[in-house]
Amino acid sequence: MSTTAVSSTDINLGTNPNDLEPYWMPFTANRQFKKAPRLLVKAKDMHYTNAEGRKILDGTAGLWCVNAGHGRQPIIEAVQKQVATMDYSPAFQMGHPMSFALAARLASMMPGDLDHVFFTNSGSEAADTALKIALAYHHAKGDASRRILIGRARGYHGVGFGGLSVGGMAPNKRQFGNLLGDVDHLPHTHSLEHNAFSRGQPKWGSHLADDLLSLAELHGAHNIAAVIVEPMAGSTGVLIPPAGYLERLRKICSDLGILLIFDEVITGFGRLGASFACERFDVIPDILTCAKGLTNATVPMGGVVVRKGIYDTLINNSEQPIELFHGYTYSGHPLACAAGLATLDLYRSEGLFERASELESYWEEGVHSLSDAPHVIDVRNMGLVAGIELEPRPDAPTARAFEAFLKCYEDGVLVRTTADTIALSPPLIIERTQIDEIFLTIRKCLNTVA
Ligand code: PXG
Repeated sequence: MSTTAVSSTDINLGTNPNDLEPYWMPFTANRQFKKAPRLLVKAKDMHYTNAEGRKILDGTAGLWCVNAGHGRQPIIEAVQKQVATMDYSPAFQMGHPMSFALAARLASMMPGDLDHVFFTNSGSEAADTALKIALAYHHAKGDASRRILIGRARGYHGVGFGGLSVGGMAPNKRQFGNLLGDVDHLPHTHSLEHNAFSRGQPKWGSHLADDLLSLAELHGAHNIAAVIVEPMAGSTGVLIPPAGYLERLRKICSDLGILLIFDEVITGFGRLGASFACERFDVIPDILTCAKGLTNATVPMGGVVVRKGIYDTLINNSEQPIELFHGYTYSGHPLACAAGLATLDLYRSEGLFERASELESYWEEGVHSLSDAPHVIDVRNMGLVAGIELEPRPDAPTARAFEAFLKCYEDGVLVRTTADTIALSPPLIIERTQIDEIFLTIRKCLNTVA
């Protein structure tokens, strides 16, 4: 047996293409990537280091998830301590103190009576869990006809069958045929014609929430279980909700007895300059999903938070010993809970949600300075999120933005693209000079992209 320690940097990946072959990469152009891999090997605070030893400024908090920045000592220590103390405890019919503590902490951050938490391991599982809770809730109330789930065009709720069905990103669905049957969709709210270059919430579009009335007319409101939306749609390219839209959706749902689910997987944990989007917009959903920033992405974890009335109906008024037949082996995993508690402490002790709010106007100025850069047809922003939409090449949609992504990476800045939009969501610890660096690099790259 070899006693030589091998670190990831010692493995000479990238020079022998065969080393890369067995791994089937998610949501990735596998063949293209494996010909010219981009491998990251280290991360600290605002930067990654790649396999060639170059530092890359993280403009995307990983994938919208490393809100407190990378390699934070209190989180590292909490996870290390937990793994040495108790690696795992069974999630069903047994408990460990930290899952209760984390649920209480998370509930205490929520507005209104959103006060009970179900843990999952990802945003996808959180979406599917939320949809199942909505169905079970109506069933428990004797309202079992409420089966229809309403999502929104361009929505993203992960890749499980439920989340994919209510989701509305066409490329994600095409390969899989008919998904869940009892599903319909609201229209998305994106309109370059009315709202291009809006700062913060666009003015036009609140009336689009009224399409829910048409869907209720079509299906019968008494058949609709829930509506699920991202308060701000991230994956589809940063769509900020029009002023008044979420309020209108909330009112219609309340009037018609439909549960409103906010998918806050991206918008949670300070991303919009408040703890959650529901706080920022002052619109309280019945069910809220989160993941990503919950543990600063150190250990996978998601959560579903429900209002008191839902928990009471499903749990306290149940006649079955096991009230909900749902859960995961790793629900409330001890390492994730340790990471989650340390992360929430860090957000609070460093005032990171307030910091995001304070930086918002500087960030907004920075991104809108790109309004006159080549190919830019829209710029949108809120909190520490921005979308820069490029004119697609007529013969090759998405290619221009992807080229910009590659050039930025070569120039030491990590951005994310979806279709022809560059999406930015840096860690909330970002400095003003680093904000400048991101936008200067993007301008330089756009100047050279054909
Ligand atoms: N809901 C929302 C709103 C999301 O953004 C999920 C659910 C699924 O979470 P998991 O943990 O199952 O991946 C997400 C995930 C991107 C990007 O670049 C966005 C996500 C994931 C990866 C990339 O836009 N969002």
